[in-house]
Amino acid sequence: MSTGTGRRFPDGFLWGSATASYQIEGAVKEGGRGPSIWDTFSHTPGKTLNGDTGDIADDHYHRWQEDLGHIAGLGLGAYRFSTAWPRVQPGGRGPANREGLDFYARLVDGLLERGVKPVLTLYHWDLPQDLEDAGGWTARDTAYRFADYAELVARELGDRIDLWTTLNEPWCSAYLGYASGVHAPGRADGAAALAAVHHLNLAHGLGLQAVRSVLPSARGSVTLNLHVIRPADPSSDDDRDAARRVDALANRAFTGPMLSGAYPDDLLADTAHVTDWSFVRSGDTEIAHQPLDVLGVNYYSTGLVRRWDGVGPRSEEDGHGDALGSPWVGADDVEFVRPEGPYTAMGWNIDPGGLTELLLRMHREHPGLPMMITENGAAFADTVSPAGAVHDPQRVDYIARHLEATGQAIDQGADVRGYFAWSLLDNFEWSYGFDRRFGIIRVDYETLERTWKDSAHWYRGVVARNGLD
Ligand code: PNW
Repeated sequence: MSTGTGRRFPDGFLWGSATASYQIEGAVKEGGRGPSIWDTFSHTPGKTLNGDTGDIADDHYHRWQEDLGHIAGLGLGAYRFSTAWPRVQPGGRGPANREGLDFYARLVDGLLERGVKPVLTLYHWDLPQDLEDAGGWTARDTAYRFADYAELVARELGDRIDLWTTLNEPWCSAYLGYASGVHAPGRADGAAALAAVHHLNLAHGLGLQAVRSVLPSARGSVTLNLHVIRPADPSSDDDRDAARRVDALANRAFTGPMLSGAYPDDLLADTAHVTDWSFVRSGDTEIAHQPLDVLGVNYYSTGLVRRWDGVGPRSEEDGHGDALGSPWVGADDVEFVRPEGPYTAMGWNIDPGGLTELLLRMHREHPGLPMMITENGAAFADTVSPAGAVHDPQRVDYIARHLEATGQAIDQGADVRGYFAWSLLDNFEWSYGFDRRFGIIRVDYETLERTWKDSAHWYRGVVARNGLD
């Protein structure tokens, strides 16, 4: 099967795949790990599909050596994973838990032995429950605790880490966690969500400062799920204003402080009826504005918005699940419209052109900023043949088209340094539990056996030839 355009990527382009601690590790009560907000949330009835939890997940905590074998077998140049804060500091503060650090030190050494660069994310949503009990991301103190934790990990792993990423998708942590409530801790309070936005920006800055205080030449990054938001009717001023407001909340609330050192004025004005932003103290946005070596970009789909006329029910087509509240804090008259298909099993539309557009926008607005696609991929219902082969032609097609879209952005000047397929393994897909499978490797949740899907075999070829076939 030919999937591509024959496109080749620049020399040294980094090919990887990604995972996250709570989604794969399991062993939630082993090795001295403390509880996280996702343990609490997933064990609360009604919060996840089928009541699924990460208690066992892919049992990666015990099967990490086998998983290293798959990473090496794919020929990956890099592996993106996250460290679980509650394994390193069970209560979110105080001295490190040696067993937790040892687990990650072994994993990192195993990657290096196989010639794979470790790309580490410090926070992929598993906040220690004790910190949530003290206010979670609505509390300023959590940002300082994050910096302490970052320093502990930096001291342990040191220069063995190729790239340090502070946060994964703070948009999800803030708005899905504190406004719509579909993610842990499951709160529905717009003002709390905006405080969380700020404390996550602050945590990013303090965390990177802490890593570099131990490792002055550490390469630093953050991963954002930047949204491509289009007006339903491009000729409508109202629809274009709706798109601007959603863009402010989704993108510029993070790129403003982190990449430019300030919150955008329109964001502050649009949300003035929700909060006075008094949690922003003088000097905070300068702290958030740390030099970045790479910006991590996660991309899945695009959004279409219009001004809601207030008549009839507001469309809920933003693909964010059964919400208690809206993630779009303060944008009460904005409505999401279902974009054109086709769609993945998440109900997200497939729109590779949006990725080209996004990369070129970041290139234009932040010239010289190197980027990596730290997540891209799709959930589909895969077919298991009687012989045990796993056929996932839609995933191959999805990834191929997004790689071509990445190549087109590179052709037009965007500095894109790598691509990480989400995900290495089927895993705990947050509120969708094990029902939605993103892996290029299938996991049988009865036996925990791993089987390469067609997409894994295909991706191995992409990595080997540094391009599409
Ligand atoms: C990202 N949304 O999550 C995460 O980084 C991964 O852990 C996750 O498995 C992957 O994408 C697939 O979902 C998202 O509602 C979760 O827009 C929700 C949204 C976006 C990204």
